[in-house]
Order: sequence, then structure tokens, then C-alpha cells
Amino acid sequence: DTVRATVTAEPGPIDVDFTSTALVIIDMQRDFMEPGGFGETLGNDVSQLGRAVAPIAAVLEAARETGMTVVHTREGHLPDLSDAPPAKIARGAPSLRIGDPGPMGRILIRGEAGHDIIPALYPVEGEIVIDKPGKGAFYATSLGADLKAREIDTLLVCGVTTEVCVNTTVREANDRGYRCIVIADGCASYFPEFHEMGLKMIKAQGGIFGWVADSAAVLDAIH
Ligand code: TIU
Repeated sequence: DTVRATVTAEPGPIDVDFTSTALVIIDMQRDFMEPGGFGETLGNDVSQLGRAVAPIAAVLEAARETGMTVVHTREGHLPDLSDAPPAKIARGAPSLRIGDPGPMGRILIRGEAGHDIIPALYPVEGEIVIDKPGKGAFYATSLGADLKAREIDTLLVCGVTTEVCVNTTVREANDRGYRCIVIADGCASYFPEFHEMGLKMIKAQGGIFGWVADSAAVLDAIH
């Protein structure tokens, strides 16, 4: 069976078969979204990210109704930090470093409260949850094998932050042959201007890394 539709997108419309498409939700974790987590320790205004939640929730609901493959990713590290590059831990001048105790548990550590996905977008049984040590969702994870096993060729990508983990994952996916449609209002950055440019650099040059579409266009195509 195929469930085909055309998604209105930039740089142009794209035909999608939702049976070979996965919704990939990047790092919608308390550590990035809420005060006291990794994002705030870096000096960021976490209130900038909340606008992406409702659009993602709407697409997630439609994806679940359609039976689409859903992938949630989480950036974080093992409690012993063996998968955290020293250069990543040492970077910058954060108020707390990766692994330090914070108000939501140890910063960016798997199993801690801050590492978990926000309640509004919590995974349900049967959805794929990818724990990743890097910014890209393919590096040092099973994502490539999981998508291959399900014969996925197209990714609907959303989450945070637009220019960091969303862009890195889209670039990784593009090099692996996936068509990526980034959901514009389902992404957010601590820096609104980086969000805007992060989307522009994906869709420029005829869609050099992928396509960009609004959640409304994606919902129209799914329904
Ligand atoms: N700091 C920042 O903008 N992002 C990250 O560190 N990780 C993700 O984007 N998930």
C-alpha cells in the first residue's frame, strides 16, 4: 500500500509516500526546552524554543493516526561520560558542565529528568527513540539501520535547535540519500536569526540539503 500526496514546500513541491516516510523529532528534551538544563547553562534564553511544540504536536498526532514511522532523538551521554568527547565537555564557559548536578539532575546525562523528552511530545509504544552523543542523529547510533530496515526514503524533520542538531542531522541524512522535508514552524533556535538562516541554507540552491515546509502544508498532505 502507498499513501501518496504532494507537500507544498520550498524550493518546490515534493511528492511523498507516507508509508516510506518517517517523522524525526530532534531533541525535544527538558535539557533544551526548560530552565535549569543544558541549553540554559550555555547562556541561552530557553523561552525561544516553546513555539515549536504545538506545530510538532499536531504533526505527531497526524503521523500516529496514519501509522507513519516516528523517531524521537535525545542528545546526551552515559553516566560515566565515556561517550562524551573531552572537547565537548570543556567547551565554553557554561554555568554547569555536562555531567554536573543541576535542578533536573546531571546535565545532559541519560536517565536524568532533564534528559527526558517533554511531556507534550512524549514517545508512545512502537516509536523509535534514538540516544545520540552528537549533534547529528546518525553519528554513533542505530538510526541508519533502523530506517533501512523499515525501507524509509524520506524524512519529515523537526525539533531543536534549527541550526545545530536539526541542520546537522539533515546534512547527515542528505549524504545518506534521504530526502528531508524540514518543518519550518516545528523547529526553533535560541537565536531567531539563526533559525531563519538555518532554514534558508537547507532550501537554497534548488534545495541543496532538502526542502522546507510549514506544518500546515504537511498536515494538508497527510490528511
Ligand atoms: N546549543 C544548541 O543550540 N543545541 C544543542 O546543543 N543541541 C541541539 O541542537 N539539540
